[in-house]
Amino acid sequence: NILIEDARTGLSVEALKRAISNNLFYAQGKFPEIATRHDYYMAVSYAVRDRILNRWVGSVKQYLNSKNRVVSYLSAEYLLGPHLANNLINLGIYKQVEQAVKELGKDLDWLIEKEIEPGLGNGGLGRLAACYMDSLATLEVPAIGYGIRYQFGIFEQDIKDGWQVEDTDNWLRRGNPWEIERRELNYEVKFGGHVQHYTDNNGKFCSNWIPDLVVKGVAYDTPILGYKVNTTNTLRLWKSEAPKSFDFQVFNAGGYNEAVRQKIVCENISKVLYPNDEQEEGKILRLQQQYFFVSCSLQDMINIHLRQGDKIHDFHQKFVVQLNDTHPAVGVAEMMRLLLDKYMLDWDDAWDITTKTFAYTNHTLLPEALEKWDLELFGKVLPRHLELIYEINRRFIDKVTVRFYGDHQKIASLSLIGEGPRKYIKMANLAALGSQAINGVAALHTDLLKKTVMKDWFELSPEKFSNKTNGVTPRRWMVLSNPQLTELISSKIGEGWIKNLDELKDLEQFAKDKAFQKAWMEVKHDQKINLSKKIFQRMRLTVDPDSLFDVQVKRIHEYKRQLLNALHVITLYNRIKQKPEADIVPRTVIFAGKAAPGYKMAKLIIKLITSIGDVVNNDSDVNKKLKVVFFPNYNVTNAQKIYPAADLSEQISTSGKEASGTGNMKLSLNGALTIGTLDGANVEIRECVGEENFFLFGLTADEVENTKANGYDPYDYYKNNPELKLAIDQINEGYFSHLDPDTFKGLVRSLMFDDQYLILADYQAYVDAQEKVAETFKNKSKWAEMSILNVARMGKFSSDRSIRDYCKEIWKVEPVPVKLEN
Ligand code: 26R
Repeated sequence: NILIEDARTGLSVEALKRAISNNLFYAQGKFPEIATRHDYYMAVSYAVRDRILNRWVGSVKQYLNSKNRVVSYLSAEYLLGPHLANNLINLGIYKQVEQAVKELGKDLDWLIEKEIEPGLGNGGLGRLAACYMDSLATLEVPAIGYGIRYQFGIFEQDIKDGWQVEDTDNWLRRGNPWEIERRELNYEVKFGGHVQHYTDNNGKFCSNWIPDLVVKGVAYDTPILGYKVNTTNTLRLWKSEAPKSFDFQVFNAGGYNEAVRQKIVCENISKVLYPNDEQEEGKILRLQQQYFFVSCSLQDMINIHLRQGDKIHDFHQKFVVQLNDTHPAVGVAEMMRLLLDKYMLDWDDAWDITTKTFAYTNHTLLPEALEKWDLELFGKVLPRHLELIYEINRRFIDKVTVRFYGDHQKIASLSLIGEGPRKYIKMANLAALGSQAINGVAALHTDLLKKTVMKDWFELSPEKFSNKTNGVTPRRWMVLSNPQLTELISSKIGEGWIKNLDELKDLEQFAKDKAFQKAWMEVKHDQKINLSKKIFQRMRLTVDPDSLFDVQVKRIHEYKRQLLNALHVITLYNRIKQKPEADIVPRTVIFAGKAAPGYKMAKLIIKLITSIGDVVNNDSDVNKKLKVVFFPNYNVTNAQKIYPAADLSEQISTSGKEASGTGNMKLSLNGALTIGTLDGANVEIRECVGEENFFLFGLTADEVENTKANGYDPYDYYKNNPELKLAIDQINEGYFSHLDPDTFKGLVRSLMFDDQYLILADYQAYVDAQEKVAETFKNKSKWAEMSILNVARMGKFSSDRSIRDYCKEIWKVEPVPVKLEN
């Protein structure tokens, strides 16, 4: 009785082997003797993709043909990380494929390592979007993610002579087996030009936007699998092209060169991801990118909705649209334009549908990150939208004036338009006004949002506000990146925790169990050996896996205070140097993170860290007890290697500045203990894991504000603290820069005379907390117990919990299990 499984769907090792060989031959025209590593990677990926397709088609049918509400997530960024291994885990066929590849004479991990990750995001916000897509699918919620298919994602970082050097991220150069190009699915998007107004035959006032540029958006779909469920949602990314009519027109009018030039203008829109985070630049191309993807996405949703024979008036029943920060906020005006100008609704109906459709998540309180568009520039790119924003604002201000009569300051602050030497449009206000819900991303952040940047909005509509603390997916951040820890945990409490992270609680009972502690620390040690090998491969630097791995990995930003960490490293160095025989816990301090290419200070911080590393690592008095590593090109792939090896997680931002943080959650879930301030989600992490398992230090958000209000002078701290003074003097005098005092002049000046982020004020508290860390680390059993308890109590920080909260309280959607036809 021979059972022949389908080469495209079969899950046995035999069927998988056949599928891989088949792809190698028929999709790539290769045979084993000449196939490269990349050929095998592609063959395996196609075999996996085949196994995704029936679930994917089933899920798409579900949202096309049913009346279920669909979540539409609009995000300018998705930091997905490599697909292959994640898909194997979510399909539940890792072991089988590993075996199949082995029987073909190759090693699966070796192929997985080859994958170039899609780096279509900067950091936290983009990675959050990816975790949320994973959880939506896992929870069987119908959802579409919309975004931009950047041809070049976040730049690759290299370190040369200690400085960051950027290289373009040509991630598509070897093809992308995970996307399906849908040429037939495309929309036109207009830019520039002017608006004509006229009255039609029925006396209705109409507008006609005559653009001077039309761009085509083409859909590229990537399947997003849920974990061990059928649901497979779609991530739909738009690529910009010249419309096909267009060559011809221009060719006739002006000639070939002009046609080629305009083609480039069109293609430029989805060419490259802006690498700034938390620093608004106001570039035209960025506004074009935002409008481009938002317009394509809304047109697509309306299409899906109308296809079902439903009325445009019911749009908000079919879709709820989440704005991932203000980057897609122009969608509010675009929705109004489509409803008014294309579907000819009247204003009140259009506004009603719009405000029932959108919801807005804020991700930052930093004033320099709030998006504002120069009004004149905005009007040049989107003349019709400018008119609409004026009209939305006029009606709004009328209402607000009645309510807050005479309070000009409040009215000005609520206005969508800012006055000054130049007028500008406030995107957060547009998002807030156009949305039925507004949320922050951690309890403290939402609180501060209500009290500071969105105070007036909170007074106006308190019912719109809620908190949705961020979360991370345990599939990628534990199961995939830390299989050893996963196995150890599952051996004790089963596998239920993977989908229901609260079950980690069951680990508490083993926290004092010596055998379990030993196994726990062995897993950590193995991961530290693995990372040490990577560090050696990448940097030719030897680190000691028995030392404390002290890890700060995140974008480089002054508010995140990598400098505070650097000052501590210098202090440790000086202490060891002065007393080589002292009983000091050996440490490896690991940094990683990209600096925005235009952010001078951030780049200087990298140079300082690498320079300290050069001195420390080469000083034989010190380097047995202290090493400093700057791991280049921090991205999802590298994060997956670093988190499992961390003993200590550095979450040391100035209180009140980090909206949530999500690296804090990933590190903690991998057994690292946190040294941190009461900022972002740290506050909630500490509440969950217990204050005795968290190394707290530093001023609170209130104290930070008070300190500043009372005339903070960093110089007082400098002159009164000898160790701090020594560290800063050394930087200043060129101790870490071959005696060149100029290299770090700007940095030292900013620290001593400005210190916006209160590094000097928190220095001593931080150093003291670090001493406690070291003391605790000496007691291996105690450390293991704390680490186990820490993981056991982190259940709240699954993105599944976050998404459940969004579904219940904002989106009003329920899971819809997908049934497959055979
Ligand atoms: C306007 C433009 C320059 C810009 C500003 C800010 C572009 C990108 C950003 C990135 C911001 C929005 C971001 O990533 N914020 C982070 O969001 C995470 C997810 O909510 C939080 O965990 C993190 O604290 C926050 O900094």
